[in-house]
Amino acid sequence: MTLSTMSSSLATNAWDALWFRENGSAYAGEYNSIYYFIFWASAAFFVVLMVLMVWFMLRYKRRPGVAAEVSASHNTPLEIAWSVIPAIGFAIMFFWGTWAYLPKAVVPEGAETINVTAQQWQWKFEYPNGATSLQTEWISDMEQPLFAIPAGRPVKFLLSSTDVIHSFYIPEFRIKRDCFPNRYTVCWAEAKEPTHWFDPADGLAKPYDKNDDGKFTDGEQGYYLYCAEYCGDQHSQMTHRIAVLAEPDYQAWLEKQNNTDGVPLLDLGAKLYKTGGCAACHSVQPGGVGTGPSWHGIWGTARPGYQPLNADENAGAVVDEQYIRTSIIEPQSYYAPGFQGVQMSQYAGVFTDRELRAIATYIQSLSDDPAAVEKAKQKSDAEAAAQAASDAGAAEGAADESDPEVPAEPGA
Ligand code: HEC
Ligand SMILES: [Cu+2]
Repeated sequence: MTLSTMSSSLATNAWDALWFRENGSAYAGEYNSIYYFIFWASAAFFVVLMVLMVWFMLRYKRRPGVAAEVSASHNTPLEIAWSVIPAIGFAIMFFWGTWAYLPKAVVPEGAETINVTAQQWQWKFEYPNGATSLQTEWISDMEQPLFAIPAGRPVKFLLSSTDVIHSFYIPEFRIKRDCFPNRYTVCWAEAKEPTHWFDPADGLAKPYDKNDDGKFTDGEQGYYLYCAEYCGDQHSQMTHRIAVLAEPDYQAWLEKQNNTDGVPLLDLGAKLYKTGGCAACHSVQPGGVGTGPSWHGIWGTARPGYQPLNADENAGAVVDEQYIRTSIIEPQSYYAPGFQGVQMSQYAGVFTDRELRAIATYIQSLSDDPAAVEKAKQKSDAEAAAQAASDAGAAEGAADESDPEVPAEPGA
């Protein structure tokens, strides 16, 4: 398939574009047809009724000297017509609607299952291989993860929420489904054509050029996921791009998301801050208070605890690796000043040990103390170097590297 045939098949005509977003899923076209039928049937009856009403008003206006009729007489053919014709119209709406809805309500066999979690104020996709998206972009005033799905086969979205009710809304797929805490809801879609491709050079999904002129478009490629249930003050920022990838590209992208080994601790921590949903509540700016405390300058400061495990032990803690780990896995243990009684939801089992260390290293790098920042950098660099060394060692035995010292500048 060439890009130009692809873009023409994705293009919608001007009339459709007036009413609908692009037909992104296999069943979108049928939904448009039902919508048009109901719309035009309603429009036709509206016109007939309004014309008749005005005509009757003029035709049967009360005139001086003409006595009013006591009651209109009976007209059997007319009464049958105005009962049967609308009944046929309603029956078409009902049966056609049901027939179109049932396949949409039942997920096809063998669909790729993606666990979707809504939280204030971000969506999260967890893929069958356990990966979550590490690719982010600036969208709707936030750095938000992009979500890839495969083209040409059904994808099942298993929806839940960690806090309040949200609504999973992808207009191009004609999906809008509520998400609840402690309960699953399900929907599915089959995206028709790829909107993105996978670039192995940097491991990112990139948009196809719709104009086929060799340049990328302004990034308006792919579809948008929104929240359609008012869920708090940043509700409108629960916006993510859905990138549709051809099967091999999708698999390569998935593999890439799952492999955080090569990402240095500091970068990984900064990434997880955005992709893990932390950014929705935590600022990294000095004094920036969200639903949770800013991470800026908290490293090394003291924290009171809720319940001493035994009376001799002081329940307090100092913000370090251990404290951050506990705050994420058992957030009910301690509290930040000013946040007593405010609880963060629990992230037990969400992050690997290395990812928890990455978050701690990132928080350490946000310290006001230059020595702590330097230590975080060293930790990250040392780990990356050790990893690179063991990778190189595995690849070609012990490499005889030259002096690790930077060679002196020539001249001088
Ligand atoms: C829905 C809002 C919310 C989200 C999302 C959230 N947190 Fe929190 N977080 C809080 C609140 C509120 C507190 C303060 C409560 C407390 O200290 O007991 C807090 C406290 C913390 C603390 C302790 C901070 C301190 O100064 O003592 C850490 C560390 C932390 N969160 C890490 C994370 C990480 C990592 C993520 C993302 C994986 C995350 N949080 C996502 C609301 C959130
Ligand atoms: Cu929401």
